[in-house]
Amino acid sequence: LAIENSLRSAIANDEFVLHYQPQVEPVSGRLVGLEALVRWQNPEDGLVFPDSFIPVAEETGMILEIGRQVFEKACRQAARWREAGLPLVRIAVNLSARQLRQPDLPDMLAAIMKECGADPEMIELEVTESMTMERPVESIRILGALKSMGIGLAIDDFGTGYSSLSYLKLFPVDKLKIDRSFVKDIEVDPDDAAIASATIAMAHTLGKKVVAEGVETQTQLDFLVQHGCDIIQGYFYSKPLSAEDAEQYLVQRA
Ligand code: G
Ligand code: G
Ligand code: MN
Ligand code: NA
Repeated sequence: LAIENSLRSAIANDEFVLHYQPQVEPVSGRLVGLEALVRWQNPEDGLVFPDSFIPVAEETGMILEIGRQVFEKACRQAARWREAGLPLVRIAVNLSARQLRQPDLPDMLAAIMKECGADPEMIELEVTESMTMERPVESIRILGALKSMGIGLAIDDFGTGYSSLSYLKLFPVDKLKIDRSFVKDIEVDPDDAAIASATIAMAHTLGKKVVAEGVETQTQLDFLVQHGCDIIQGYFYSKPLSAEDAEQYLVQRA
């Protein structure tokens, strides 16, 4: 209950900030995206990571308001960076299950983008494999609506849920993100290596790109590049950066 109350005041006092993790095309070295990751700037505890408040926010429904604030911040940032003449890359925003099922989600997101001066081409949404597969038919409809607006779509944590491949085929998403748990031991665990390479091959057959998460070493990178992985996200290139540091990162690439 204590955390519930302080989350409520965090919402009221605008205590959430976004950090941004670069997503890089490994062959060209080109920056292609930034994943927005929320942190709670708590006046007493300092920077609090999402794992310690997102679950409570989901249980209580506060995730809807937090998610709205996160989306608005990402849109404002994207618009500001464009105005500054910085390279245009999509900002990827994580959605939770409750947000995906909000009946007016597409309209709400469209209204926020308009208000912030952000275009759908500047935004990507990440939904997890498990939340989409829980209600696949409904998810296909909602994702279709978002896609037709021009928003990019990615399936996060891919490989950790129970995918029905016949539904996956019908999801109008642009990218699959291979979960970090498969990347971690990719050099030593033949099962993880097989899962990663099969995911890349399957995604390409379905016309989707692949992002590998949690890439930390040259050997992991080499394996993924050899198997055709399109985009790399992880400490190998960069940890998540504050908005200020992300801006410097963009300036260096402008
Ligand atoms: O770096 P990190 O500790 O930020 O992220 C931990 C987890 O929190 C990630 O799996 C990510 O999916 C989730 N997360 C980060 N930001 C957001 C957000 O804005 N909304 C939701 N729903 N989840 C987020
Ligand atoms: O949305 P999602 O679960 O995928 O969020 C990514 C999470 O992974 C965040 O907590 C982020 O800080 C973390 N992360 C990103 N890159 C790396 C990495 O190279 N190694 C590790 N251990 N964690 C990472
Ligand atoms: Mn994510
Ligand atoms: Na993930």
